[in-house]
Amino acid sequence: MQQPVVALESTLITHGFAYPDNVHIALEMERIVRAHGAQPATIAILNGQVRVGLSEDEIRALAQAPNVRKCSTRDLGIVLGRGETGSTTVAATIFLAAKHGIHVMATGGIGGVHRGHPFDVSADLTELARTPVTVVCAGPKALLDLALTLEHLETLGVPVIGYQTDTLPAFFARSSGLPVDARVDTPEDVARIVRARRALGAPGGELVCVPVPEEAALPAEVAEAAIAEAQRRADAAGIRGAAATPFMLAEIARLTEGASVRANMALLRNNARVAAAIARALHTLPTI
Ligand code: PSU
Ligand code: MN
Repeated sequence: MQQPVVALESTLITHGFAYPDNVHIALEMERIVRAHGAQPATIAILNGQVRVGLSEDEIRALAQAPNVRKCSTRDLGIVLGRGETGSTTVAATIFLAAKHGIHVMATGGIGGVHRGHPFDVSADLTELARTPVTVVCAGPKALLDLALTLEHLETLGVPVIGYQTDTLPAFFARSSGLPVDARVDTPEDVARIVRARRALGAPGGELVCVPVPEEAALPAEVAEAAIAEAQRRADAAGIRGAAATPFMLAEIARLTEGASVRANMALLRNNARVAAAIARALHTLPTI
């Protein structure tokens, strides 16, 4: 690979934020990756074609397109085979990124085990277990069961690395209080762990968890109260599976009067920066 590249997902454009916030944050993440010495590649399926790297116009069009399918790994063939347009979750993004030789991705929160629905486990976890991509996030989405998500990641052999933190970040809040498998303090520390795993022939990727920047973080109890209320509303409305995240994020935004959206944007910008630095460190590290 000529240049360090950072893959970016497109579900946050179609389902994570409303228009025009979605355009702004997607373009901003691309700009931040470039400003930190790597090339961004936002991944999506446009009219039945896998696209690794979207133009600004394509990002704007996707952000306003109605009824785009949120694609996890299982959905890719369906959308491609029918010539449709789909956005990619972490699972689908890393699957396509790895096929294109990209091994670092930045996102907000990965999927995991849902609260009260321990069999609703995101395919993000299964895909991370078999696809060698280092995913930079602010922890699993806070609306999940974080302890069960960590247990599941352990079973799957995916290391959880805290970036400048000893505890798992809780997305809108800086800490869940749960311990990570290892704390690292520099991009080079991450790169050395990734290289060691590749040299071992370990399958799958790594989860690098970066706390939301202090100035945008929600107090843990404020985030927790909003999440619990949003979960009650989702359960009362019978909303599950792929629809759960978009529904709950919108409810949490209402309950926190937009503070959750500001936290989400701040952590995405920060993760784009950290992912670019890790991609650069991996690029320059001598092969083991
Ligand atoms: N985090 C957010 N908003 C999102 C997502 C994560 O704050 O929209 C998306 C990501 O694309 C993630 C996906 O991969 O949700 C997981 O969805 P599911 O639980 O349906 O696998
Ligand atoms: Mn889910």
